[in-house]
Amino acid sequence: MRKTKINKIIAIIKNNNTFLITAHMNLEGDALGSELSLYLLLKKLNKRVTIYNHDLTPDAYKFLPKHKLIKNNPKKNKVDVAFVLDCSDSSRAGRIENKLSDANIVVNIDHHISNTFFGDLNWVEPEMSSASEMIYHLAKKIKIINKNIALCLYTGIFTDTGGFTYANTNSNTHKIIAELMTFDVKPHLIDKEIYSLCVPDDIRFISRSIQKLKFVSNQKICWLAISRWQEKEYDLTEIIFSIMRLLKTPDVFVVFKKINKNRTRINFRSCSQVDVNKIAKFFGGGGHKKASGTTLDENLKESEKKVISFIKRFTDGKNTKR
Ligand SMILES: [Mn+2]
Repeated sequence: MRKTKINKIIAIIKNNNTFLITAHMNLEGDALGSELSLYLLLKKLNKRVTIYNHDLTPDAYKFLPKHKLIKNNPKKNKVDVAFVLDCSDSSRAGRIENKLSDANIVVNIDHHISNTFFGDLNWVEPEMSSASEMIYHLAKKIKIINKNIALCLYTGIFTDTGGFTYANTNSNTHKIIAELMTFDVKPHLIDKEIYSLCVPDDIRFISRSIQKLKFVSNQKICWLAISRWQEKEYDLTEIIFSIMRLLKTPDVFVVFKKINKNRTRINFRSCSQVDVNKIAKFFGGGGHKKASGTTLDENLKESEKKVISFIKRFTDGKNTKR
């Protein structure tokens, strides 16, 4: 399957000249890593390429090459091909979704199990650790990998695998990383750029929030409801999850964040066989088996009640071994 899809994509690249690349809202390492590596790849092939994103590039990722070329306000003009990366659905591209109708061909490259198979050509592989790993296979087939491409791909795979610790990490991931590291990628510097971002107040905020940890189902479900969420340039949710992961017993972690009186953002992480994509999907969201999210038009308390009682079906009396 992979071979056929990659060959089709290579044919599309060969036969066209103008390209648009986009990824999902709330940019992170894999969205930017896959976009910028594909951009560099297409530029090497002398194509005209523009990256459009709904959101601005977070400071944490401004070490990535060519990020300054990313645009946020698309103009109305025709393009031959639009690449939509790391998006389970085209609506995940936010404002840029409208721009997709300007393209003759929409190519969907994604690794979310919840992908809706949108686009004229879709290459969807939930077994892949990241969209960046998929772009690696494309780059490998075209035989173009250089230092900058390697840096972008490394960043995407590194962040989407939680620094090679999540269940989506396997021997292939490490083989690819080993190859990318021959291009003088510096893991300690990338780690610092992406994860050492907090100011003292952030740590104080996290420590106050973490005191409200709640548990049910023999501590198999662990969650946190945060009523005074501080929307930061970088994602404190991930830091909170990394602390929750230190716990021994839970299978599922949930963070509820109050967006306003009637709206709650909910993120799920699983470190067991519980499929949190199914849980998010039930509540209108989606993602991966081990990481997913949704937004509910409910207040914090109601969301907490509904979601936790639903998750209990997946843990109570079930064997949820890791
Ligand atoms: Mn991804």
